[in-house]
Amino acid sequence: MTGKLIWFEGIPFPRLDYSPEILSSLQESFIIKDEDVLLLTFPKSGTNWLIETVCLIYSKGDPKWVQSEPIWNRSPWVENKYGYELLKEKEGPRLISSHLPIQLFPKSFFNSKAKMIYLIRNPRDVFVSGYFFWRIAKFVEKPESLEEYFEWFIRGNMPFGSWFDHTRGWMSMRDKENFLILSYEEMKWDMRSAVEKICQFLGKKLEPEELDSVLRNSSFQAMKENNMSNYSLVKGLHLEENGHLLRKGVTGDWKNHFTVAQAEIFDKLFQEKMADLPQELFPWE
Ligand code: PPS
Repeated sequence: MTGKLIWFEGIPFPRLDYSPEILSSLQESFIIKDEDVLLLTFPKSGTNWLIETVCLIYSKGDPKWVQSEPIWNRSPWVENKYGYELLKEKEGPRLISSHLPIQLFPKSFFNSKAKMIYLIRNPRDVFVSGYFFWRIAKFVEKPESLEEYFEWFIRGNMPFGSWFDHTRGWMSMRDKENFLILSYEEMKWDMRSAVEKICQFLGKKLEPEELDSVLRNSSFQAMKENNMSNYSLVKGLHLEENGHLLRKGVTGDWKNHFTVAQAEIFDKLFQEKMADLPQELFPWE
């Protein structure tokens, strides 16, 4: 994937709405405040699901906010021009989303008390989700085939670079009090416990009926029907008319797409790159 990308400090970004000037000033001078909450992911890990869930926790399960304001305004992406400008003007505690690798993140975060949730997902499912997404996105070069995309993914030659480097980088924060690692898989397998975990981390308390409403309104079906969260507002502009961000929403879809050879290459690479990290950080099979 080399077309329609810009490179900043060795990391590729989509050309649309990203610039080296912003990425550079972000790192040096964007101030993260102690009361901010940061939602960090490698692309296609369930970012929008996490954002929706946290917004619903903030509104105590009331869906009015998530149904009336686009998701990219509720928790703007700090690294794109649109989100950066919005966040600079925002008063009070902010929700901030980001796909940035740790080395490009605003330096002010590392001396702040701001809380960060890092959401991970089985990279094989991240790969499959990305393959289908980049084919419906209008702002990057589309992979011709799964084989071609496999090469891009393995080399980190795609927006935000290598999953392995991204994950290793952020995992180095795992012992910090203000850093929570959550997985797409645990959200999928037991969303009630995942929401309780997020609430505890953020110091939020929900009544049982409020928690039920968070679960209902953050479900795959509810989000797929919510025009403020399903990206239908940018269809035709940034996404193809027939494209869906909420594609399948399952774990283990990679088994339907990987060849045996690809699975073996991937396992070997995972071992090489991640073997020294505690394997319980990666809850998928
Ligand atoms: S992006 O473009 O990087 O911000 O995409 P991201 O939101 O990180 O990831 C998109 C995948 O998350 C799935 N998704 C969900 N799964 C389960 N439940 C809910 N509510 C939900 N919302 C989004 C979405 O379907 C994409 O995964 P795939 O595997 O492609 O379906």
